[in-house]
Amino acid sequence: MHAQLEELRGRALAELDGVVTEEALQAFRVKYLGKKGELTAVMKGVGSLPPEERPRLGQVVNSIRDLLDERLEAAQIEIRNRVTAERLQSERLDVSLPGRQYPRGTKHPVTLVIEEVSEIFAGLGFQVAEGPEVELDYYNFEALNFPKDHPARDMQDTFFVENNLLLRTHTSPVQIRTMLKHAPPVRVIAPGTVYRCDSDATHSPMFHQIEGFMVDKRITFADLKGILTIFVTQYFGKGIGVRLRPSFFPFTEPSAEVDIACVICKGKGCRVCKQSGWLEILGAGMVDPEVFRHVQYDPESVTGFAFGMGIERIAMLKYGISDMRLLFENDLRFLRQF
Ligand code: 2NM
Repeated sequence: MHAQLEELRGRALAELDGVVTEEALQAFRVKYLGKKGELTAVMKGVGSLPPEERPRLGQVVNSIRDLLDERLEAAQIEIRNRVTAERLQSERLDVSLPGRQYPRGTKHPVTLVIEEVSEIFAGLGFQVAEGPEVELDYYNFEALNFPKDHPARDMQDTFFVENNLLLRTHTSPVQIRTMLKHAPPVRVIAPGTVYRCDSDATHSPMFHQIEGFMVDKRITFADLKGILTIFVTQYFGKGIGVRLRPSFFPFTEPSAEVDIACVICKGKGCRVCKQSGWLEILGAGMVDPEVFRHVQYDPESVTGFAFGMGIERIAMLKYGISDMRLLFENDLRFLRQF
């Protein structure tokens, strides 16, 4: 029995050296020290020995048990320390590392102009309104006093969807919808995409406009000139020259075109301004009483001015872009510059 115990002790200690996980450690404990374990079985056998041999053998069994308990405890601590060290290593976080750089887009110059122009008019009390790009003939032409035979209504100039449905050719229908919904006073600008059957080096079939209008009691041409001069000087710089020339639109009377001194040559004359020293940037005028009748505004008690500008043209002048097609090609080398 003594030899059997010696063998068990040696085998158990050797096996424990190969135990490296908590699970294996638990299995080891069951195998030798559990209720049905090998050492427990020997302990039970002690009872069947002659009485004089029992104490000595009991002592040996107990000392092996104590030894295994002690080694188990040590092995367990070692395993836990190792597992903790491994976790600390693998889950290591260097909080001093720089963050990941995510690629960031830039705003399209057309978006920049819409935002900057809207910001200036917001400062003058204007609200931003939007409307559908697929529009009824009534809002796009009829209510704006375009005669039935006006060339702009021609298939050649307008994209028709159906008989009375078209892609809006300007954002003026937004002003009509605004006036039908709100009684005066109103001060609104309408930025957005518009469409015309026109495509060459200087015309895109899809482009952008900002139109605006102001209606109240006793609005005069002086208000038009004052507001638009404030806009031009805030957007292009304080000293910039401004002039108004007479013009014609179906929806305004009188009408004018607003020029600024050429931003390239400062008025001296160059290729961009075709040697005139001036650049046309806006159309404007006093809203025609005929338009007011279409939206049930009383032309005897309110007056107003309206204006419109092409965004692409403004963007080209502001950022010195020589070819409008650059604005629609989406070449990242171009777009990243803004
Ligand atoms: C322009 C030029 C002049 C204009 C007029 C209106 C409305 F709806 F109030 F009558 N909206 N926009 C207008 C006037 C637009 O663009 C060159």
